[in-house]
Formats: sequence, structure tokens, C-alpha cells
Amino acid sequence: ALFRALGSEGVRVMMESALTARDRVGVQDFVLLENHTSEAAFIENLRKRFKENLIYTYIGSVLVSVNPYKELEIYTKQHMERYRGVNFYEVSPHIYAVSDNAYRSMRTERRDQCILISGESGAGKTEASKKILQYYAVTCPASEQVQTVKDRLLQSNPVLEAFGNAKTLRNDNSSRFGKYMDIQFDFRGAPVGGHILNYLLEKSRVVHQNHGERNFHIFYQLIEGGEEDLLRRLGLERNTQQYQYLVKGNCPKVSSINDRNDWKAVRKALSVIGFNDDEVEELLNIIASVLHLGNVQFGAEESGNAYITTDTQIKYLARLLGVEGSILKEALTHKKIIAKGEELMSPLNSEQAASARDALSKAVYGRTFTWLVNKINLSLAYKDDLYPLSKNASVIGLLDIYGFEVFQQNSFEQFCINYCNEKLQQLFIELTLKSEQEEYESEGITWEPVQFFNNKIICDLVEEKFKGIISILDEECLRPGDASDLTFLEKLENTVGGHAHFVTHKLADGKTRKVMGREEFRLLHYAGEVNYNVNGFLDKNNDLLFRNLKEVRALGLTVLFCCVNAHHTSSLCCSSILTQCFDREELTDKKRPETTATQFKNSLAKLMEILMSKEPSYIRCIKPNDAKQAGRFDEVLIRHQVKYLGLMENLRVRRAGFAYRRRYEVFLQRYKSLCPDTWPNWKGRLADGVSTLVKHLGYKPEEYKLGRSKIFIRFPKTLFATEDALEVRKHSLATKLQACWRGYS
Ligand code: AOV
Ligand code: MG
Repeated sequence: ALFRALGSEGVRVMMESALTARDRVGVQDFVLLENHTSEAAFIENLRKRFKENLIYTYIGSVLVSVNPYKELEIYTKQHMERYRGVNFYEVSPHIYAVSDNAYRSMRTERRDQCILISGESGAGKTEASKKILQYYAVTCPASEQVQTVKDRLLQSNPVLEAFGNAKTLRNDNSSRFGKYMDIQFDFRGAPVGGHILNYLLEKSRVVHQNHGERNFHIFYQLIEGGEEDLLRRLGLERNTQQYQYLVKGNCPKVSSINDRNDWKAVRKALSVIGFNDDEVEELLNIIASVLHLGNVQFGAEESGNAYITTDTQIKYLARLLGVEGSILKEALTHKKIIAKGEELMSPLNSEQAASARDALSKAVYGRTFTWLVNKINLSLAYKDDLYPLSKNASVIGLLDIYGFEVFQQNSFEQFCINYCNEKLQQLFIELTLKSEQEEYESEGITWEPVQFFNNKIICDLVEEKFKGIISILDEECLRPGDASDLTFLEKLENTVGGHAHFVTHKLADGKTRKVMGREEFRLLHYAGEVNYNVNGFLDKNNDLLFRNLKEVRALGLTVLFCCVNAHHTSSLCCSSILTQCFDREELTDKKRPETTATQFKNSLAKLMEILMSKEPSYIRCIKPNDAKQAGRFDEVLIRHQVKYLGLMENLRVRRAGFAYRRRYEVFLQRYKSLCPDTWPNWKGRLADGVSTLVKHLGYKPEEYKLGRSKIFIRFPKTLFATEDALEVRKHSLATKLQACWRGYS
């Protein structure tokens, strides 16, 4: 009757306009692509949508996001409202839909959730995680107390980004640490607490930056934005280029960054989180100390022993750290050795002294960062003695790590970062495959397995016990004698040289590969090939300042002993943050601490366990071009990402015969108006209602299957036709209503 009311011409026009719209903006779920196995069709769909500023597209419930590199008007409060409590396919794809879906699953199924955000450096992971957090902050129920928690959750971002992000060649705001944040919700669904786990900060950036890159944002923010008297107290000049640790990359300013404004935001954020003035001052003392340390220069006496040529820096350092200048000077130019049971100070040469200074700077910064995270965690911790967080509380975890990255020179840091991305990809593969398979099984639908590239082989290459790269690296770090970065490489060649994902300059026939350096090994990662230069691998893996294996390590111990002692014996205000960072027990503990890579490996294993215990949602971020430019869709780059992210396989698994599936009640609810028997309400069994409805709509038997709780639809066009019919009905209703309205007025 409705179709008749519109007239056949009207129906045709309606259908056509729906079709052309789809033509223009593509499909909002890749499963609806006619030719779902074609990569070209996949990319074309992404392109169409990207051109229309539609950066989000689904593969079933997985959200694919393309970085627009410009502000879009799609994150307003109205948008948030639009996505509250609605089903995925009722509104256009959005990160809010994923956020809302996870939230509702948590509420209705009482199951902990996690949202896994992946993609290469600059693809938009950190921005995505912030959007999710904002969504919860705005849409979840609030009370005064809850508001404080929301504010603190939100404000933890600018602080952690200031201290843990930096400009790299890939991303002006690149995360240089991994972050997993739990948001805790109470029984009413209000966020009442949070907790952050941080992973391996790229400390080496404190003392060195590659060309075109910067140190961590906080240094520039402080110098550009710090008030006059603050800078005076810290002994800093308002010129970043005065500081050795800030000049290496020859990149003091970044057009997309306003350090002065960011400084204000960070100061405000620190106070919202609950840092008092003293703590902020102390924190900045440490940041300034690192800059002063970087400017400490050494000369060589005739004997070759180092002496300090820059007394002003020592003066400031002594004051800021609360250490006596003479002790500091001795500590920076000597190492502590034990000879015949006695502790002696033995002089360093100027080169050793310089690397000792850098080791100290890195340790101080790295530990201050950890202190900062702990402090934020204290502030986010759920506090309510009356109503302890009960069994009914649930969490949504947000994972935002550093993305896969390749530079001209790649070192230990990239090795760790890229390994971390392998692990995350592994998790994605296992969980998507597993859950899809389970779905078909539980619905009683025959399953056709899809071939995947499983990157487990690369994870094993890196992390396997005894034979993996990390094990071999540790072995070299522990081996006394002539162990060096090059002997490490040699050992790698001997042990994993034959591995399909490992390459060096050596060829099997004894000849050498010209395109590779002699100090490099190449890993064929899931996301691409990366050459790693082994230079510094041993030192960075050994890391710990306090290990007496290498002379420089004794130095930090001396300085911090001074510091700790000063704190305990005099009224001098020594840095209490540093005292907390380097505790006494650690200084005297003889047990060998774990290496950096092993610690990282273990913390990732724990993270995987945490994630596996929750119900996952995925956001797969894609970087559209390397120029960080809006509107540029670099097809080669995008195709590469689509490939390695496994999106085509993801789609194939998702389709595996059926383009779409919906729970009976949801399907019925949406389309019941299209059949007189199901409208306005179906009284019988849901499966029978759906069966009646689709028969009325003219579905042919080969077009669908009814599972235990869901209908599976084989071809996209079937669903399109149904959607179009719904559209037509809505419009004709609206037209009729309008006609009625005109009639009345
Ligand atoms: P990443 O987290 O994935 O890289 P970001 O989230 O920092 O990447 O995004 C990089 C930049 O892209 C941001 O600073 C924004 O300028 C822009 N951008 C990303 N997403 C959006 C969006 N939805 N809307 C507008 N602009 C966006 V790394 O942390 O480097 O792996 O280590
Ligand atoms: Mg990031």
C-alpha cells in the first residue's frame, strides 16, 4: 500500500537516489561490498569515503579508521548523543559507536571489555583513544565525585603526552611509550576510577634525537612557556637551542605544535590531577636538571682524566638536586670500584664521563616518568570507603601503544616497538579467527576456514626461550669478556641465520649482500622489512645504572647515594621524587635485575593475558600519506597497510559465505514494519517471526540461513533491498505526514 501511495515512479526515484548515494560514499561496512575478495574494490571504497570525509568504515564489528589530518565536525556532543544506545548499522560508522557498544556489552553482559587500537606510527591511535575517553566522560552518568574522576582521566593525557610524546619524522606527536588504561565503572555505569600501565619509554631520546626530531615535549614547553621567575629559579634561559639535549635534531619548532599553549594546558592538568605546587616545582627541578646535565662538558687533564669545564651547570645542579657541588663533580668524573674489599674512586676519561652523564640523564628521566604514572594512578584510584568497588564493578581497557615504525636508522628502541606491534597483531589474529569460528559453530553454520598469514613465527623468532633474539641478546649481555654488539650479531647469524624472517649481509654461499650494512640485521616483520643497526643493543639492554658490570653504571649510584644521604642527614631539600625513584634497597641489592628486553617481553606477556581475559573491540588505524597532509590518499601506502593489517583476510573470515548476520530480535525490531504479520509486534518465537518476515520480503532459500539466535544473510544485495524498502517506507510516511499537516494548516 505504501509503495502504491508513492507511485512506481516515486519508488524508482527513491531507489535510485539510495543507489547513487552508495555509489558516491561507498558502503559503510566492507562486508556489503559486491566483490568482497577484491583488494581494489576495498581500496576504492576507502577512497570514496575518505574523499567525503567519511573516515570510518566497518568490517563487521571492527572499525577501520583513516587519519584525516584535519579537524572534522564529527566529535560534538550532538554526535555523542546520536550514538548512545543505538545499534551499529543504524547510524554511520563512528568511533563512538564502538565505544558505546563496548560500554553496553559491559553493562548488559557484565563482562570486562578492552578496545585495542592498532596501526602504524601516525595512523591515529592516540587520537582515537582520546576520543573514546571523551565519549565516556561526556555520556556516562555523573555525580560530583564522578566528575572529579572524569576530569582526572581526561587530564592524565596532556601530562603523559608532555613527558612521553615527542616529534618524530613519522608523527609530530608520537607516543614514545606504550599505554594501557583501565577505566573502572561502578554498578550504575559511572566511571569511578582508573589505572594506567606504561610500557618501555624511549629514554635514549633524552640525550639524542635524530635529525628532524625533537626531545620530549615537556622540555620545549617549559622553556617556551615557563614564567620568568620560574625559569630564573631553575637557572634556565628562554632559548631551547642553548641546551645540548635539545639541539641534536636541529628542530626546535614544529608548525603543528604550540609549546606555550601546551605548557598552560599541562600546568592546569597537573593541578586537576592533584599535584601540589611543591610537587610540580620538584618535577620541574628534575626536568631542568636534565637540561643542565646535558650541558656539563668535560676536558681532559694531561693524564687523560676527565675534569668538568662548566662550573655554572654544576652550581645549578647542586642547587636543584640538593647535592653538594664537590660531590657531584667527583661523581661525574669518577667511578666507584672495589679493590681488595675497599671502595675507591677511580677517574674516568672524558669520553667515559660523557657517556656516564648521559646514562644518568636517561635514568633520571625514565624513572621520573614512572613516578609520574604512579602518581597519576594514585590520583585515579577508586576512593570510597563507604562503597568499596564491589564485584559489580567492571572495566573497559584502552590500549594505545607506539605504532610500527621504520626509519633510516633503526635501533634497539624500534626493535622493541615493532616487536610489541607483532604481539598485538598476533592477538588480533588469534581472537578474530577464534571468535568467528566459535560464532559459526555455536550457530550451527558450516564453517569454511580462511588462510591467514600468521605472524606467530616472527613473535617466536624474537621471544622464544634460548633460541630467540632476546635470549641471544641477554646471553651476550651476561657474558663476561669480549662480548660486544658485533659478537651479538655474529651469534644471531649462527643461531637464527636460517630463519625465513631474518636476514643479514651474509649470504648462505659465504658472499655478502651489498645492500646491507655489516652492523645490521633485517627482520621481515608482518608490517614490512626493517634493518636494525646493532650498535648500542648491549648497552641499552643492560641499561640499569646500578649494574657494576660496566664502569659508567657506578656513577649514578654515587650521585644518588649523595642525594639519598643528603636527604637523610641534612635539612637540605633534596629531591624527594628522586629519592622515591631510586630506593636504597635497589642500590644495595646484589641480585641481577632483568635486562630491558626481557622485562619488556614479560610485561607484554602479562598485557596479553589481561587483554585475553576481556571482550575485545578493534580499531584499525590507517595512515593516508607520509606527508601528514589532509586530503591526500596515497594508494600505495594504503594498500600496503590494508595488506599487512590483514584486513582482506579479516573481511573474508567475516564473510565466509555470509555477508551479514543479525540477532533475531534486532532484525525483527528493525524490519518488522515491512510485513503486516510482524507489524506492529510479533507474538510468537523470534525465529518464526524472522522466517515469516523474510518470506514476505521474498528472500529465496539460498539467500539466507537461520542459526540458533541469528539470521545469516549471504549476499549484500539482499540486505540492501531490505534497507531500501525501509527507506522508502520511512519517506512515504513522512510525505504522508506532511500532506496531513498541510491539510490541517
Ligand atoms: P599514533 O598515535 O597512531 O602514532 P596520532 O593519534 O598521534 O598517531 O595521530 C597523529 C596525528 O594525526 C595527530 O596529531 C593529528 O594531527 C592527526 N589525527 C589523527 N587522528 C585524527 C582525527 N580523528 N581527526 C583529526 N586529526 C587526526 V605513534 O603514537 O607515532 O604510533 O608512536
Ligand atoms: Mg600515539
